[in-house]
Amino acid sequence: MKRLVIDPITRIEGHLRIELELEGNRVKRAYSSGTMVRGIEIILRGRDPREAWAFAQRICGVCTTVHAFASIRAVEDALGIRIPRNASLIRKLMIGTLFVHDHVVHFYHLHSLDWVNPVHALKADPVKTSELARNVSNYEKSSPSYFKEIQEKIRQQVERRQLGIFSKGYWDHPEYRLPPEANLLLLAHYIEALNWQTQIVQVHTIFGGKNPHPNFAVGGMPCSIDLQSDTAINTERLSRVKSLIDSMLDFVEKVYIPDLMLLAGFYKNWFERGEGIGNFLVLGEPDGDSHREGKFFIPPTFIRNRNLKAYEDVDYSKIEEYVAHSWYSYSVGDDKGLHPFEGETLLNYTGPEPPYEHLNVEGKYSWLKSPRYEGLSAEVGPLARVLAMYARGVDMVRESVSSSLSKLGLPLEAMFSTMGRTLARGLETQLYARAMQGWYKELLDRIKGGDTKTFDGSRWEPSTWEREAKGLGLMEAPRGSLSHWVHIREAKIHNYQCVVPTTWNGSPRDAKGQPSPYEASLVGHEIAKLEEPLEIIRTIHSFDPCLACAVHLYYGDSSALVLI
Ligand code: NFE
Ligand code: MG
Repeated sequence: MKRLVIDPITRIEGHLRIELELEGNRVKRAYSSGTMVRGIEIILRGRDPREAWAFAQRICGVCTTVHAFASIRAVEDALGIRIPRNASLIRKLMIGTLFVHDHVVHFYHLHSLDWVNPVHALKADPVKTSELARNVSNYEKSSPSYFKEIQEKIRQQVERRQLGIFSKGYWDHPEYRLPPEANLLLLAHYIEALNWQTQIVQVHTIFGGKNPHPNFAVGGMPCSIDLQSDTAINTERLSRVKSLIDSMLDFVEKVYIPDLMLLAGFYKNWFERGEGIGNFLVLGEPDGDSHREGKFFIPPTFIRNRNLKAYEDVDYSKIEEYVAHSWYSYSVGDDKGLHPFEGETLLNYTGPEPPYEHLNVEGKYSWLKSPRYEGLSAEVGPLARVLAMYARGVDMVRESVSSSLSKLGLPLEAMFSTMGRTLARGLETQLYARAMQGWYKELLDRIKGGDTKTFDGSRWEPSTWEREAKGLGLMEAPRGSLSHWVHIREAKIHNYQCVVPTTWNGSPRDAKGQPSPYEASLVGHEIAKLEEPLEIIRTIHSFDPCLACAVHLYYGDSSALVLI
């Protein structure tokens, strides 16, 4: 059987290798491998749990904040800390900002060029592009001169053969289906989004001092609220936050969603492939910060075998990670799964020394472990969340899914696909952008009512802690369910495990040989040009991979494992 290797997959975060077994041009089997390792879980051992977030946050710079949130939530859970509501609301505004930022950046800068062809945009008529733009949205930047100017910039790049950010694309590939005007419209917004995203992250700098990797605190938020002060969260800063969240909602509803719908309409055949496993998992985003309160903004849900009607509640004891096909060893044997509280991250590297021609897919072939729920492979992420909320009858999600599918003339089953995943990401961005308005209002009302508390230090001193404590920190991150599991012993971290969205989606096979969502989603794809495997890139990008999150260990050189 022919073997096709794509390594590295680009326009993602981290290092991902895909190997395909082909029959002719059709994918028979697919293998997903994380080729980079970093040792954050090991680095955390023996440290003060109150500082774990600062290390964990460095797992990734794309989903900046989420590992810090999962970490402080895990430690707060272990120590029984309930943080002030203001701190929860500030965290929520930061999380909402991350979602909107990360998803918009993914759509335009990581995924759109799988569908949008900048070279074809040169053939567009700016007047017709303006008509198209006004037809799909009331976004103000829509004049013929605006589009003409963008087109000129691209033309100059192409003529000088300096494609810059657009270089190395498969621009002659026959699968680019958009008419020239749609290409120009989306490309203009690609550039627009580049500028816009530099502004909105100010929500993180206002509340957390900087971006990426803002500051946090176990017990609340390290920012004080004082409307009269020059240095605290004051009236001016709060009104800046308000204008930023308004700008996010505006951009999502006037630019991102219309563009997404336009694009989806030209690629309806991508609603028919790329599904994956059919099991969907949401570990849950708490309404406040603790899952123990039992109230969720996104409810924990397991959907088995596409059965939305029989959705299930989640039991966190059913999560295990396998290493049968991962470059790790377990003390209990590599055919066993371990719950994260018992999880082991050893550095017994048993794999081949790079470079190698092909992965040994019968043996170990990835630095990702294989998380499984009830022993089953399950997809996490925007599609899982949208399906969970749809199944549970969340009004806004029901409406947005139904209305977008009916505009496209597609049934609900169309969501189980590459484009369904991309559509779900847009719809949940809108959900977060709208929810931020409510979180902001609640925060402002509380402040006006005289509550400025953002931190609870009653459990700060280790002398107040139990000798042993275990905690779970949940966080719905942009790419899916994230969980951090901390075991504290005598005020130090005894064990720390991160089970990460891309680990769920991009894992290798497990002890039973079950493929991961990435691996399953590629089976059956027909690749038109083997030297330009655009179809594979489309489906893999629809998951928005982040291998830096998934592995968090770094293999420095061929002679030594370097921990950073
Ligand atoms: Ni590095 Fe991350 C998100 C987390 S995904 S991007 O979202 O956790 O693997
Ligand atoms: Mg891990």
